[in-house]
Parts: sequence; C-alpha cells; structure tokens
Amino acid sequence: MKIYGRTTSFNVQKVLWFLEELGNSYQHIELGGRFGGLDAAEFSKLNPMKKVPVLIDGDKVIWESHSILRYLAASYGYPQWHSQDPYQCSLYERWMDWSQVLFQPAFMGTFWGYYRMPVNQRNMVEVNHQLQKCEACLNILEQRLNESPYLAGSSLSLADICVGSILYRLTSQGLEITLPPKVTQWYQRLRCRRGYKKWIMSDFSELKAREAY
Ligand SMILES: N[C@@H](CCC(=O)N[C@@H](CS)C(=O)NCC(=O)O)C(=O)O
Repeated sequence: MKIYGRTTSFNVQKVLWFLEELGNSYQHIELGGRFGGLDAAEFSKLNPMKKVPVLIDGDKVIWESHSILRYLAASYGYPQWHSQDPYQCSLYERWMDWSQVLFQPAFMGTFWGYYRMPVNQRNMVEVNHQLQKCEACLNILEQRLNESPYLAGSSLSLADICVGSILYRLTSQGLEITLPPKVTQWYQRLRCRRGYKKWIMSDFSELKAREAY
C-alpha cells in the first residue's frame, strides 16, 4: 500500500494515524506543499483534484481522506473498525461527516485566518468568530462524551480519528481555547496512542504565516 501526501497536511495525517492503528505495512511518499508534484500529469491521473491524500492499494486508487478511511476500515478493519450492520456504521460515520461539514471548517477558519496568515494581515474579528464556532463544536462533543468514553461508544473508531485529529492543531497554534472536562480526558487518551503521537503531534511550524498551498 502507498499513501501519498505531505506529513504537514492535516487530511494526510488522519489516514497515516489510521494506518498505524490498523498495523498494515505501508509506504509513505511526501507530496504536495514544498515537495510539489501535484500538477504532474502522472499525479492528475491518480487524483484529478490534484490534492493529497491519495491511497494506492494494488491496482486501486482512492482519494478524499474520509473515503480512504472508510475504504481501509471496510477492507482491513472488520470487525474492530467496520460493521456489516449499516446502523452500526452510522454511529461512527455521522461524526466523520459532522466533522467534515462543521468542526473542520471552523478549525480551518482559525488555522488559515490566524496561524497561516502573516500577522499584519490577520482579521481577528473573523478568527474569533471561527473560534466561537469551534467552542460550540467542543460543547457538542462534551455532551456526547458524557455518555461514552469515545464518540461512537466504548472504543476508538473512525469518529475519534477524524474529530480527534483536529484537537492537536486547534490547541497548539497559539490561540486561547479551553477544552471542556470530558473532551480533555478523551484528548489525553488519544494523545497516548502511538499513531497520534507519531503523525498528529508532528511539527507543523513550516506552515506558519504561509498562505501558499
Ligand atoms: N477534502 C479533501 C481535501 C484535500 C486537500 O485539500 N488537500 C490539501 C492538503 S490538506 C492539498 O492537497 N493541498 C495542496 C498541497 O498540499 O500542496 C480530503 O479530505 O482529502
């Protein structure tokens, strides 16, 4: 299996973390960002969107980070990470979708508006607006984590991988944000996982004040 994408890409990191959880062997190829290569004709054939991550498994090519995660779980993660019961799948998939549609855009609003923006060009009114949206998402997570230790129940699932990947950058980029108590405990559990330490808690300082790519 081959996974293409720069380590500093948040969407690539999710996939790398999950590959680590699965224990499958894989080859990671840095691509995009300062490594370039996304405009090459060869790469466009793999992903017409010219974005990372891209997974190659034998003769199969998969792009879009959440599609890759679903593919991996269904192919290699049964029964721990995938169920044949559609309702059981929906218990973790709803958080993946919620994350992509609500939490991740709010986080990206802070990350692009604050961390990746040169200081003199920051619009702090807009950044704080996005930060408030993040706090609202954290309160939703707090309610959920009052009911179970992980987002989809008693064990780690793709829900935690997608949502949990956001917390490291959200809390490490220099903005003031307080995690609610249950979210804090959950975040501590995620931080103990080998894949989280290796791929999510990695240096992203090369992105500071850099709007390109
Ligand atoms: N929705 C897509 C987003 C893909 C995307 O925007 N990837 C970014 C990195 S996070 C990218 O390829 N940027 C260009 C670059 O890194 O050069 C996914 O989840 O896979």
